[in-house]
Amino acid sequence: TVPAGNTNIKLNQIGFYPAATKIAVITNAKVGKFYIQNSSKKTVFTGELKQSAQSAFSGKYTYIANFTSFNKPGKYTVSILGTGSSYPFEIKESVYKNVADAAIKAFYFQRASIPLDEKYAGKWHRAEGHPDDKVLVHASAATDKRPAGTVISSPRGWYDAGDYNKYIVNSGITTATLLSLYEDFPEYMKTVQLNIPESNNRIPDVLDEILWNLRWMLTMQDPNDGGVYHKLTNANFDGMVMPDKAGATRYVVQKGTAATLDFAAVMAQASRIFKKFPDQLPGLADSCLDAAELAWQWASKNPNVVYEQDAMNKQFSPKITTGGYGDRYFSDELSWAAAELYVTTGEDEYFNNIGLGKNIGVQVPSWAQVRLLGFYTLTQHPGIQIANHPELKQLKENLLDFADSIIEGADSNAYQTVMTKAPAKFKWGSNSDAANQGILLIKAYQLSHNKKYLNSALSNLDYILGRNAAGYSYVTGYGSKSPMHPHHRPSVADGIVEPVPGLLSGGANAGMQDGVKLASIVPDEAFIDDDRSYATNEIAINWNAPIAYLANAIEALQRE
Ligand code: 9MR
Repeated sequence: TVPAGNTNIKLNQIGFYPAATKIAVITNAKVGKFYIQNSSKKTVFTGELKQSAQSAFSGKYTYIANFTSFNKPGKYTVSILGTGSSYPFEIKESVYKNVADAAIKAFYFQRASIPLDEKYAGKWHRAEGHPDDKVLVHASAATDKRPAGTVISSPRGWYDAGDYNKYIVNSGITTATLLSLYEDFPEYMKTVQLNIPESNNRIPDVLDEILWNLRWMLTMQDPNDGGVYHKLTNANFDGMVMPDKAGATRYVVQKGTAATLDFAAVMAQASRIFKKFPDQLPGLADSCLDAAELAWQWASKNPNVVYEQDAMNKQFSPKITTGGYGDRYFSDELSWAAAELYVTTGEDEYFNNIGLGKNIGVQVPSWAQVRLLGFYTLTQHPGIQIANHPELKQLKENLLDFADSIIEGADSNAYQTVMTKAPAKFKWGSNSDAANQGILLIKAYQLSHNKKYLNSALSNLDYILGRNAAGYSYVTGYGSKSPMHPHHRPSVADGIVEPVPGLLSGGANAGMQDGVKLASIVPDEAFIDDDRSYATNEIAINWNAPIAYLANAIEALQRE
């Protein structure tokens, strides 16, 4: 049963570390007192509400309850006379451990080509979907060696999102983000137990989960030339059915430059990580590096193959109407692949293609913008050419300057989070921007050991877990008010009340691209817990990976 709570009191619904900043944001109060009460309704702390700055999005003023100095572990609510009590929350060490684990376990629930046994999946157990062992080469992807209609086998992988297709571009940033979580926090990640079928082998569970997708990605390369198919897909989206009921013909569609370079980057990174497991995974690291180098060669010969679905459909049949992920600019993919290949191999050709020294405006990563992923790797694993080079120093400074620019003034807006600082865009999948900002800030903390970055990263976790204008904890199954109706086919079709847990909903987006009317189109309020609203309430692997990174990194760093 869902604990009652006043929706006008917005706070991290999971809770707080004893030593952390603790803030609740109240939307219908006046200046006055607030009370922290324990589960027997006894007041254990009294504070004064302070009026915030005006929200840059709604123009409204909020009231801030700051109870940072109260640090006694326990279960509490925030209470305000005339308003009521918040959802219950906890103060304790490791308070985000369960949600952090769940955000990775969510990938197990997205697995294609395997039944989910009750032992691992609990009440969300289900039959196998999409064996993908007989996939047709679509006409757009045909070459002499593999004419249209050639049957290939391309099993495993994670379903992209609420749909059942598998897209290389989106798998790229997703897999890399999870690989980086392991690469940046190996000791902590070795302790994370996920209860998945491979849990008892001698490989950390997070790497086992990544392998489910990595082995699929390897099958998406045409070994005859090194090019990588853009996606493995139905011609059209399925209805809202369970995966074993979705039997449409599957195709691999068009090789493209973005897919091939993203693949090269991921395989280069995977190679150096799995090289440390030669007994458990003999040959895998070498196969990944060979695949990465072959992909790089294809992309060097084909530097500008855009995935344009509409144009493709005019030329080839059947028409493909599933997700596009059609990026048009490849300099960031090139830079990322070059950086990963350079750090793994030390070779000059790659170093020279990273594009260091150019005056490049960096952006928070997304599926279409991956340049920073390579810069993160370079600052953390500098190779020989760069280690003693002024360019590395410059790169670190640029990253810290960028982090400074996104946190500046964040502690004085209406929700006092980095995400709610104007001019935040709240695009489709806005919650992944909050999480990816969080990763940038964790990296800035690792480079500088300045705690302001870690605290700011935590403010975005607070945002995602409830301190936001919509008032949701956006991870299914975690927090008192979390999405119950995500646009996620298994969660809709399985007949189980609770959605599959650990999934990050896309979040506020006023675009209404799905035609579902929203009660508010104020950018940070524009959300509806409705399974038809794929523009606000879908889930996706490239959104879950950064929340998995952020929550786990914060757990790993909590005592610093
Ligand atoms: O995450 C993608 C978002 O950036 C785009 O604006 C949107 C429309 O093209 O597509 C999103 O990705 C969807 C993909 O195309 C298909 N699977 C579900 C993805 C999440 O909604």
